[in-house]
Amino acid sequence: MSGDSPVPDPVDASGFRIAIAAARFNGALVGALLARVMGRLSAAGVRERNVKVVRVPGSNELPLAARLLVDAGRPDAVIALGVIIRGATLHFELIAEAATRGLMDVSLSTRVPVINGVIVAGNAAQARARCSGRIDRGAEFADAAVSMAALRRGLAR
Ligand code: DLZ
Repeated sequence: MSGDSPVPDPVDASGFRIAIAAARFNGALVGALLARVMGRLSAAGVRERNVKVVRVPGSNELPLAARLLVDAGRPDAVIALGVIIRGATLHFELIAEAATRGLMDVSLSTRVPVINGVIVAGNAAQARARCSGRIDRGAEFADAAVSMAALRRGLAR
């Protein structure tokens, strides 16, 4: 899938609390993605002390981590980060589907935005391009979190 990157909304995010769950599987790539997310959140005004990061073994564990983060701290948004690379078996498809459905379930059942920051790539080069290369998915995930957090706060008034 490809397409234009969304243009971020101008939002004052200085009071937002963001929780991030990051997978250890494909850890170098997830780490690069996380660095980009953190940089963009900071640029949007989110304070470092208002960002909580937890690690999980792999993308399969991201939905439960997202739910635990919501229950523990009622963040304005959760970002779930993982990298799934096509392997020799169909395992990667099962994990990608489970993570996608699970993260959506958490978001709808808690009414807290849960950003699906799981990169699903056909090979390592595609994953690298999206985590640390010219396609800045980390910035997009951060922008989506800030945008949805603002929407939720605005409608809750
Ligand atoms: C087992 C597995 C495999 C094969 N591939 C990936 C992957 O590409 N990306 C990822 O984040 N995690 C992978 N995992 C680990 C699973 O997500 C999970 O951690 C284990 O199945 C234990 O539940």
